[in-house]
Amino acid sequence: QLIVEEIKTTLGIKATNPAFSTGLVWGGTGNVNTKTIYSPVDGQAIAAVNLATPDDYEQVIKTAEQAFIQWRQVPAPKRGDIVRQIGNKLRQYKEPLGKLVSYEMGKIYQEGLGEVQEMIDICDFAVGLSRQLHGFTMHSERPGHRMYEQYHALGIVGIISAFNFPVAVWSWNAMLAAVCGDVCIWKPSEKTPLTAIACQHILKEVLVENNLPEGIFNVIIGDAEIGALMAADSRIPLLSATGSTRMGKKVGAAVGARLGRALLELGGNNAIILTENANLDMALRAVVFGAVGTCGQRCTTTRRLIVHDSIYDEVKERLLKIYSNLPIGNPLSDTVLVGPLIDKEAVENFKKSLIAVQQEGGTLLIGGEVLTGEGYETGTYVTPALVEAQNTYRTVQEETFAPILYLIKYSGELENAIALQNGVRQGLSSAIFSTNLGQTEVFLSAWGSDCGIANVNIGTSGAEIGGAFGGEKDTGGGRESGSDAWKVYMRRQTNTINFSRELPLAQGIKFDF
Ligand code: UN1
Repeated sequence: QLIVEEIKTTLGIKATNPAFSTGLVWGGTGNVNTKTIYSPVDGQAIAAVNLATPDDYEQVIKTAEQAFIQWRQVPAPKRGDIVRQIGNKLRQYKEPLGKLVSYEMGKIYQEGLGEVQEMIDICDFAVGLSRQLHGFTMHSERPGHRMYEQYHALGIVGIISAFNFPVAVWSWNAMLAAVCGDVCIWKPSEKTPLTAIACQHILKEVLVENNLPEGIFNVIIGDAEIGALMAADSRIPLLSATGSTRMGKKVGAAVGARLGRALLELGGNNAIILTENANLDMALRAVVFGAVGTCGQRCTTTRRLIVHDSIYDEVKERLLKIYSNLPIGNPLSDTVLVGPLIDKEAVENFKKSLIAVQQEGGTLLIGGEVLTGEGYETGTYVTPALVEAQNTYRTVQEETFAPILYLIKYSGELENAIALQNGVRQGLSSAIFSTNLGQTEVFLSAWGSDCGIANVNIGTSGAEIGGAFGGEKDTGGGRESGSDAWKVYMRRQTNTINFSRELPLAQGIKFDF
């Protein structure tokens, strides 16, 4: 608890935190609704937050609108320089912020540090990008004309983030948006607002040092009501939302109804295919990290393992051995690999899915217990489950945000495994382990994996920020982070310039008078 107090002091977290921040000023008028945040690690109350009212929201929007008018005029490389300084601050605060991520969310400290590293990495990426943000030039069909396209700042970007990556996914959006000349309003998950408040304190140092105005980076702590306001608000031209498919469908519909842009990063049901010639030592490392890492609460978590029948028994036996020795406990301890689930509701969903899958005919091989006794008093620690199942089971078709790995057998050709892998509504991440080039190329071909991410000889989770991140189908179709994902944060303009003394019309149209 002493360590936690130290982290909170370092990161500027107080006993009660305000409902919103526009960068330098913290506020919250209502104070009617206060929420206490309990750690899933030990059940301790960490701090309380005020939930924003619609009036607070209006104030944040107004400040963001003002800031945008200034920020869009700052040259992009200068905006990049601010992001460079943010990256450096994050380097400085990596340990306490990583620890707070771990304590508030429950992922192990190594993964907390990894999450902050993702933030640092996206800052570096965005800095380079700030000198690019380029369009194409084209040749005009008309003499003495040229054409080109350019990208301009879009406006306010709304960011709704989920508890499982409480800060990294925000930073993918916010740092790109910042170099693009946009301002952000971030609504973090109600379950993990303190890491967001910590980030805002870290950013604030950079804002003050650079004499920047209020409103470039905003945080609003609110419930679904605030999320709904954001989705319906045409003053937010782009809304980036991470969470369940159910939430994404609502947000997507509301944003679509006003013809805004939605960037959706929703549920996954990610599979790893193990072919008959997979390197099993490598594969099992990836499978276990993918299935039990972050206690099964990544959107890239490995949920299905599709195994060729010739190696199925060996894989099952080796997995059982590993699963029976998983160190589960306080995620801040060095030796632990599996921390708690976020809350009791998540534990209930875990239990419900395990009951349902067994009713459908699945066999629970190991795990599925809720741990009790010393160190497990919160009731949020579970033993990761391995279940033999069929791909068609309803439970297998759904994403349960918990450490359940379904073992699914396939026989014959790889095409059979690919059909199983693609045979779900979600389309985020996928992987194959095979030492046969023909097989791996088929997996990556147009008739291979239908996911936004398809990996060879690595697992489904732990993507680097340099690639575009997101998926197809029920995953929502959005792309965040690297590659050219920045384009969605800007408005695109095609320009035709006439430097001749004539005014010819395109398509050869004659229009003389
Ligand atoms: C998420 O779970 O929402 O690829 C993001 C990964 C991480 C990001 C996951 N880099 O597992």
